[in-house]
Amino acid sequence: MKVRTFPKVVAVAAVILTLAVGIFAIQQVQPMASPLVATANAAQAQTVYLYMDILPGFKLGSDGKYHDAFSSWQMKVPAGAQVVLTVYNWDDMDHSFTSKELGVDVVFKPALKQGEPSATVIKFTAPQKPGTYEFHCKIPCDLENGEWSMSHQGYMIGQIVVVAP
Ligand SMILES: [Cu+2]
Repeated sequence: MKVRTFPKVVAVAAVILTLAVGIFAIQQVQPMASPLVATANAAQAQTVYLYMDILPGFKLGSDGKYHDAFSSWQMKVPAGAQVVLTVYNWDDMDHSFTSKELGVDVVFKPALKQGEPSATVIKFTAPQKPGTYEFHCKIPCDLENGEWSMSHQGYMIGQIVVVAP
């Protein structure tokens, strides 16, 4: 990928989009309002909709350089929920969402063209056991920085935090 050609306007738009979907995602993981409904649907798993961008050369690292990153690198979901995660890849190369613990390994196609991300929907069931489950990108990336993103949490490493429903 070419960091220097990534236009600021796209970066700003991506940040705004990320914030918007982040707020939406937060709203989605609120516990059920009514205990009565929760009891009535005890056997029916809750569905949670999450959104994430993969942004090239987007996030400032402790090394003072900008790195590839997952926008929503830490996401909370209720235990046992059905998770529907939509991922937009804005980069001109592949990335992945890979987690042995969650049983998910999906590769994302590159952006269709600059400013037009590929979109991929991933579905998985959140573990029943509350805790922190790591995911990462398995495709060698952030190459101009020696793959720095791939070994740093919040860049190409993230977490699904499973909380008691
Ligand atoms: Cu990657």
